[in-house]
Amino acid sequence: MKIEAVILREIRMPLVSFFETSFGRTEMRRILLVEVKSDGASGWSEVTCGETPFYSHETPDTARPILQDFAVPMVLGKSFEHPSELPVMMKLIRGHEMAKASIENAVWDLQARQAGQPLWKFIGGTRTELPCGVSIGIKNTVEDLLEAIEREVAAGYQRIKIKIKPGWDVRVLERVRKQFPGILLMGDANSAYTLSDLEHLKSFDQFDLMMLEQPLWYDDIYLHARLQKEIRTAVCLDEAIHHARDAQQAIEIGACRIINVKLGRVGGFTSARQVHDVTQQAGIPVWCGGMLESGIGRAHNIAMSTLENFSLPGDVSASKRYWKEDIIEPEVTVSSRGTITPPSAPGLGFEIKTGLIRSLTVWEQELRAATQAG
Ligand code: OSB
Ligand code: MG
Repeated sequence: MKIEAVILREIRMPLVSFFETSFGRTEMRRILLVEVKSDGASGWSEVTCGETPFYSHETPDTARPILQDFAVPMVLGKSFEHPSELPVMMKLIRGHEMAKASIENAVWDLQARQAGQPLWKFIGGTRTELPCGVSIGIKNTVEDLLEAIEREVAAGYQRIKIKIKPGWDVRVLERVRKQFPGILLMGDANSAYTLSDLEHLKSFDQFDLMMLEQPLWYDDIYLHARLQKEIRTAVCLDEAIHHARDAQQAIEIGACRIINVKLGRVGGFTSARQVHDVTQQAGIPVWCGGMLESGIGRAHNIAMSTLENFSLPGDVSASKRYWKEDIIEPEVTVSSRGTITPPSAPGLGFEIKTGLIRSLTVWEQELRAATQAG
């Protein structure tokens, strides 16, 4: 196949409530959508970066020129058979995994549609009911947090993750555990601690957390291994894992017992499947992380979560937790058991609301392959 055109669009979508992590608060999302066209069909994806370079180096304003000037020209009008060839075609681009992933993932959607298969089956997924958790941000008060947890537990979510940072950790975890002694609970620090906090981090062991996500530096694997040896709680790496070699290295040195896989952070479905395979081989469970995605990124996350080793509840939850109106139809819903059923329609398996997308679009560019004579 050949990609004939790529349309980049930036949409703005306000979150229904703010989301705060150790690195800051998000209220308005700026999301770059990618539409690839070939043979009368379209494939869709989103660039899963944040608005600021505080989670990773990528933002909409870095992804846009990387796509326009490098990634899209490397694939536009070039022949290939399968989306797994795209990482090789774009391999000169170092880093910028989320930008590259957006091209590859849109092509996976397109080819799955052309094959008349749901994307999750097309990538080799087998799970037909996905366990869901929620990620709850830092709130103005502990009471607000307890209320939010109450609501999500009542909705059926199987695992609660709370964001933590120095000053919003032990005191908060004590209150949460007191009110919810039996829930599956975890903390995500987004790199807010250092090894000089070792004694403090050890004290988290009393809360029986399912895991502690990326407590140390965003780019570190080695020192997490030192930490893991000292604490009983399982360390889960998020920010530090960009490909299967990172996962392999982290596992070999004992830096974590669980890995959060984000489809954009690892560079797309080909890399995600490689991370899946090395973790599965090593007996390390994984789960699907979230980046406050619109329905399009959410649908990709659902597909990835059907791979066998995604055995723990992910951060993929209902559209209505984020959006007044999502850009896909139907919206993502979660059963009262806290599960998502992957769709049966071809490709992403959800309709794209192109009219709504048009009304949310603040910038758009179409890139076309040079037309060949004959
Ligand atoms: O660390 O997992 C994270 C959101 C933005 C950036 C980083 C993270 C998150 C989340 C939210 O935890 C997950 C979601 O609900 O999409
Ligand atoms: Mg995280």
